[in-house]
Amino acid sequence: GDRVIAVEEHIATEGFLAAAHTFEVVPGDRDEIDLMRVVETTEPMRSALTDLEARLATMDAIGQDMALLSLNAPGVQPYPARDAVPLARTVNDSLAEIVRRHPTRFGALGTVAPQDPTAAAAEVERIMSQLRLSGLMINSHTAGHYLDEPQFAPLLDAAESAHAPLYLHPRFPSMLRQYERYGLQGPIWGYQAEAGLHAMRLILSGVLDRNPDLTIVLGHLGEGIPYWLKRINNRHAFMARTAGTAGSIRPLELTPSEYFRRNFVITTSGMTDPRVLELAFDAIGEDRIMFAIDAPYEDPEETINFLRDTPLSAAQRSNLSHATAERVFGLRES
Ligand code: GRE
Ligand code: ZN
Repeated sequence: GDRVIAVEEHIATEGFLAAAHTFEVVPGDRDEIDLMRVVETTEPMRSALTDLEARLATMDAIGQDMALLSLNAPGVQPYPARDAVPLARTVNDSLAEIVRRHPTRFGALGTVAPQDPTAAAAEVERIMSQLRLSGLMINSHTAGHYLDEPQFAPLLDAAESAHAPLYLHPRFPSMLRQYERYGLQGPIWGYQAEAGLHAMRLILSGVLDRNPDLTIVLGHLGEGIPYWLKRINNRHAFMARTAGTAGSIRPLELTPSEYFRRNFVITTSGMTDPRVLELAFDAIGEDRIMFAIDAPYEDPEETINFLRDTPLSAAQRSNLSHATAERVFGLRES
C-alpha cells in the first residue's frame, strides 16, 4: 500500500520534563500547566510521550512508515524567556539527535520561544540550516499574544525565508475564564476555538500580504475553518463594503479563502469522519491535507483504519498518506 507518514506526533524529552517542570509559569497559564504536568508525569502517558522504542513498535504494528515528531503542547511558551529560550535549544538538539538515529522513521518540528522574537527568529534559522529539521511548531498564543502582532514580524520573516512550515498547534484559550467550566478549555472545544482564532488573525491581519510565502499548518482538519470558509469570505466582503475600515477591517490583497488555499496546509489529527474530510478537501484542495494521528492522544490503530477505509480517489489517498507531507516537510524515503 501507500507509504504512511503521520505529522502531528507528540513527544516529551527527559531534558524537557526535568527542566520545564521546575520553571515558574506565566500567571494566565497556571491551570494549563497544572493539567499538563499531571499528563506528562502519570503513566501510561509519561511513557507514551517519552519511549521512542515503544513508539516504533506501534508504528511497525500498524504499518506506519514515519512520524513527524513535535514537543508536547504547550511546550516552552508558558515560561519566562530566560528559561524558555535555552530550553527550546536543548529540546531541538534532542529532536535532531532522534532524527539522526532514525532518519527513515522520524522527522521533527523544532520548537521556539516567541516570548523573545529575536531569539526565536535565530532559532528558526538554526532549526532549518544546522539541525535540518522539517519546520517548527508553535502552540498558539504566547502569554495572550498572537503571531499577527508586530513584535513577531522577525519570527514570521525567519520562517518564511528559511522555508520553515509553521505548525500552529492548539493550547488552552487565552480568554480562559469563559472556558474554565466543564472541560471546555481543552480538546473538547477550546483547543479548536483557540487555534481557529489564531489562524483567522493571521488571515485577516494582512500578515500574509507581508509574508506571502509563509506556510501555516493547522491540525484537526483546519480547526473549523473549512466548514465556515464560504461565510468567512462572504461576511468579510460585506463588512469591508459596508463598514470600510470601521471595526478594524483591514483591506486585503486576496479573499480569506484565497489565503487559506495558498498559505495553509491542514492535517487530519484527531478527525476521523470521512464526510468532514471530503468537505475539507473541497475547501482547501486535493494536495493540501496530510495524515496525522496526534499520538499519544489518539488511538493509532483506529486512526490508521480511518485512513485505510475512508473513500478516496487514488490521488487523494497518495497525497493524504505521504506525498503532501513529503512536499511540505521535505521528508524523503532515505
Ligand atoms: C492534543 O494534542 O490533542 C491533546 C493534548 C493534551 C491533552 C489532550 C489532547 O495536547 O487531545
Ligand atoms: Zn496535537
